Amino acid sequence: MRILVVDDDPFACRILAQQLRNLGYEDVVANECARTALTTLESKLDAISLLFLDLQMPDIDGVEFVRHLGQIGYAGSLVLVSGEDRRVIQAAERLATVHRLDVLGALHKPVSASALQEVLESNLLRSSASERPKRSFDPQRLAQAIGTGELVNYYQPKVSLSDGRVVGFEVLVRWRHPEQGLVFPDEFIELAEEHNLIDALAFEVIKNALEQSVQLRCAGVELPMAVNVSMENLRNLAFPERLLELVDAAGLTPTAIMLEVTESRLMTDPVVPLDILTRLRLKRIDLAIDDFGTGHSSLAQLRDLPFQELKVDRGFVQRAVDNPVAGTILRASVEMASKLGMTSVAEGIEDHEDWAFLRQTGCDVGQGYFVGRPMPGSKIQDWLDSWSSRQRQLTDSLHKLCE
Ligand code: G
Ligand code: G
Ligand code: MN
Repeated sequence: MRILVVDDDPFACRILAQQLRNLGYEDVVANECARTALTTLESKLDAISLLFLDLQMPDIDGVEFVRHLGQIGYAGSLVLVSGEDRRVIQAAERLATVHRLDVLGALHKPVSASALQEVLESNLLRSSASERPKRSFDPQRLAQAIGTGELVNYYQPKVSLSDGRVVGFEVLVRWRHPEQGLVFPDEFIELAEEHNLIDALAFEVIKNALEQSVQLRCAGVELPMAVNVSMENLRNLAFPERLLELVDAAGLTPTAIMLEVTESRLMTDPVVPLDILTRLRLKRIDLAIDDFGTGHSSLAQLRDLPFQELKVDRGFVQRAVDNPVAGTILRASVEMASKLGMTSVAEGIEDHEDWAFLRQTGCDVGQGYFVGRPMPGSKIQDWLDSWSSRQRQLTDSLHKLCE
């Protein structure tokens, strides 16, 4: 693997190259002139597999460099290196991602050996993780799948951060395709929205969730199921009646189900969704604002719509531990939820560090791989059993953390 270091400061340039060699990377080239580095890269695109790039440079700065990398289609990996404010580095990192570059991370100057090693290790981890290729499906085939039971629900637990009590499940649909295997919603929800299949899909998911709920009740477990609905579902004025009919037919009450609403595209006509969501509330269906802090899941929505739950997007949760800006936004969202009398939920808790951090923020509920991955209904009981033994251990430590 050939590594290129670009930094106008000859000292910084040499030091970083040496640090890399010390870690066992022998093929390291250093270049103090961004312009020559770029010309070299352009003439031999695949010669370099990893690039360390300084941001503050006199002839071509790092942002321009990144733009050119995007244009020439550089396919290697990139690490940004800078002494600038962390927010500037983060913005540059975002930009590189938007240019479809493979960004391994950013290093703050002076670069410590441990930080360098961490970035390189993330590289190794990444290259072994298999990326899921996106497939495209035929809308007619999807319509058929909805009617024939090929759509199955997965359930991800939500637990109270203070005492670990299970408070419910989020319902995540999958398509068990006979030839393609398990297909994820990012591969077919948009298709359903575009071909007028989203209502049929939503009601199929709701029906299956209610059935699961009845089964759990027979085993003595009474927990709400949170179903994701698309904004497209909220164009149909009969949605609340149809939902309540299904709840009734299952012999359940409205507390058995709640809805998570994200606005993936701009609401063109806000009147109908407002009508539907308000009536759902009157019928005692709880509503969550999903992916809060991203896209159109905004303060204006929070102001105008009757939500009971605020789900902070995982982009703020996962980085909160070591990114003070994300941490501040997370804490502010939690506080806002509390002042508005809403339950706050943190999505995407992936490890013990996230878990411990979230508990200290006063956030009410947590969800994520660390607590439990989305699972088929048949695995819920096993998960509940294993959670009850982890629960005590994970909630005992709060006092120790506060000392
Ligand atoms: O685990 P995951 O890949 O399931 O979910 C990806 C995205 O798909 C999430 O944003 C989730 O909200 C959305 N999603 C999952 N299930 C459904 C569903 O039944 N309906 C809609 N509209 N979106 C869903
Ligand atoms: O948009 P919504 O919040 O509904 O999306 C839920 C999505 O998040 C699903 O795709 C689900 O599989 C995924 N998810 C759930 N827990 C975690 C987690 O801990 N880490 C990551 N990266 N994704 C998660
Ligand atoms: Mn959701």
